[in-house]
Amino acid sequence: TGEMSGGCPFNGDGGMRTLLGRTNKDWWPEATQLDILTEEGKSANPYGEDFDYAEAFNSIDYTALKADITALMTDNQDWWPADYGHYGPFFIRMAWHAAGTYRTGDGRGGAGTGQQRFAPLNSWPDNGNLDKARRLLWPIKQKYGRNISWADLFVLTGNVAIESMGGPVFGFGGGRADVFEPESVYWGTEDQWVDQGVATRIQPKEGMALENPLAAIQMGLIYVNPEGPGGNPDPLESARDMRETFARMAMNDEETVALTAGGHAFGKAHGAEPADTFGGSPESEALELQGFGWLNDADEIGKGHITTSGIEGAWSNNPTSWSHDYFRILFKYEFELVHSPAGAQQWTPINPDEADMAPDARDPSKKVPTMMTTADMALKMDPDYRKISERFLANPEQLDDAFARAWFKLCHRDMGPKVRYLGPEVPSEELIWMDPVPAGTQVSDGDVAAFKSAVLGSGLTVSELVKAAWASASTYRNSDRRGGANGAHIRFDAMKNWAANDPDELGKVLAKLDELRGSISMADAIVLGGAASVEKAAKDAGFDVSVGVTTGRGDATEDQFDAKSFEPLEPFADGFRNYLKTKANVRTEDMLIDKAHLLGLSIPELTVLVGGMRALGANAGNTSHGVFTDRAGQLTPDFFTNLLDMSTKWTIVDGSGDEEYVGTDRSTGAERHRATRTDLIFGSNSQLRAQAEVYAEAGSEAKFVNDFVAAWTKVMDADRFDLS
Ligand code: HEB
Repeated sequence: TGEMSGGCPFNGDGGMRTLLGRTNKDWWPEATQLDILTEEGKSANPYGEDFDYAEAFNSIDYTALKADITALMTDNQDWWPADYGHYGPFFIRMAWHAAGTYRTGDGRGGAGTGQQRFAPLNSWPDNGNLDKARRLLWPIKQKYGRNISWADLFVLTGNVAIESMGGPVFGFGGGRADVFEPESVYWGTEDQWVDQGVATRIQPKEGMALENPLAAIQMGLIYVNPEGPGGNPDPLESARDMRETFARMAMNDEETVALTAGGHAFGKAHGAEPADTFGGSPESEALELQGFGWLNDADEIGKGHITTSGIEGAWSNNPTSWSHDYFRILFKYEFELVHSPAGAQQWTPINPDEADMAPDARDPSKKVPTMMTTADMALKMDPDYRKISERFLANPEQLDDAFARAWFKLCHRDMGPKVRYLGPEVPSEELIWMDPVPAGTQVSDGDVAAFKSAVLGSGLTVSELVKAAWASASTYRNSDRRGGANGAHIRFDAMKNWAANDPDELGKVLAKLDELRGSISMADAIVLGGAASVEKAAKDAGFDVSVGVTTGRGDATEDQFDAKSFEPLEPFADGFRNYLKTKANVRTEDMLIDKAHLLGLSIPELTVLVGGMRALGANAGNTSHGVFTDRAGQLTPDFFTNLLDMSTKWTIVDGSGDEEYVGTDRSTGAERHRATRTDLIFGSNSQLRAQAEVYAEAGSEAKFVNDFVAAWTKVMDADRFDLS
């Protein structure tokens, strides 16, 4: 009959539930989650594994694409009419919010993968109505298909918007391949968002600083609350928050002022009706709304942009063309605090001249007052911002240049080295924040062999060489593609002296490698030293393997190295080296998972690397934690066999803050091993234990060695974008 029988899980009248009901995450919220190591669109990318986005992008008719985007700017759609007949400002905000999630702390966020399409970002209050901006772009995305990613399209559209309104741009680099699912990024612990009245994260009076790596002051914001911290309209406190949050995205004061003033040369804020008359965010809305959110009634679509932030008005008297009127108006008038029709606090010029008023967004014959947000007022009231603002007021061409450069940096900061940039508008100028590295040269097989044997005969130990190579290569972050072995940045004091690197030992190893390397670059020499030592360790364990090294790395010069910008790359913890700087408020084993994610490792790769590094004696400080072997220096799976040995009993070492454990013989009580949380998670977590078992199984030694070499090589080559 087609009727479902009772007992079918999809039948019944018990109310709606989700398909999986309570998941493991709900039952055991405290368990270590490995999900971030299995995502990144790998499973869900419909273009398939062979799809080469760079090739697809390069096949595009770039001029035609830009012409189509330009035409779109003024192609008014009845379902979401353009303010002033021009979508440019709206698209600039879309691009800025796509890029603006970037933070230096862990390199995550940013425009790189088109995350604005997915929750939570698609539903953050600060991204209000950008769902409409993305839908306006759909016909172009559809036309060019796989040859232009959403991620590139967001940024390129922002650029074209600026150009189409006469603004200065510095260039565009394509190459941001889309992913097809949300990336798990830590956005904070609050369970309420900015529009639900939650407190701001920065409250110096209460000793609350902005938590690392976060770069926004409240959940649901890209940076700061436009009305002031926690809604308090105090421009000086707003300046404090802006300075901190923009620094987290690699912007100094000048860049912050240029970006904000340049961005707000365009467009308007939307607060014509109280926000509480509007529906929920896109992710929460009804099926028939098809992914649209924030509508007050079905007719909202059609009336156009009414309320977004709740603030109402334009900053300048000509919001659809590039001008220097933002600063002119900011400094010409005194401003008073008023409320928008939606109830938001904002600033308006006192007695503005008619010529300094803005056109109405829908009716160009009407004039309306301009406004400034509390954050804009910070550019005038904060003494340091003010100096810069006054300079830009007096020298508008300096604002043009500073805005163009800061915008380019904003949109490209997470793309990694310049070799990854595609398309005809990549600027030729080399910029320090790209961490430039001169091209290297291939080393001949003969020279490689000679160097490796010289290194092994030099008195340096396996442990020392492995640690040096790891210290260099493991700085890599897949998030913003910074760090890595290329450039040999590790030899500069600022990095060499990180506590995780055992600076004295590393200094000695680097000096020796330098002495032996001849014409080989330091960057290659460090990796070759690691390869030689892994080969030796495998051989000593009875396996003849060769660890392939693709040479051709270059050495950055001191001039090409911005020490300050490398500070966030210093590890708080590196479980691969059993290193913990200071106990964090995140569990130490979770920091290992995070590091593995930044290195782009899978769960098996993570597992084999930790086991192998313990066998090679690669711990920071040369501690014996996790070195569960009496033949350290040989590449054996002893870490796994001994970890899973049921005759060892583990107990917490008193006073170690739950960071140190001792393993004793269950029958005699004699001490066998010492371990950290990072070691023991491979026996405790059921998923990691399943991996550990594979390497502890009888006959797994050869597989272990091969898997280790493959994972090791992957880390050494993680930053070799020059190869593909
Ligand atoms: Fe902005 C808009 C805030 C920065 C660009 N801004 C806007 C608004 C607000 C804001 C509230 C309104 C929205 C609505 O619609 O309602 N910003 C802000 C803040 C900041 C900023 C707070 C920090 C300080 N911006 C910025 C930047 C840029 C920008 C950086 C770029 C560069 N914005 C912008 C634009 C606009 C805005 C273009 C307009 C849009 C339209 O018109 O739609």
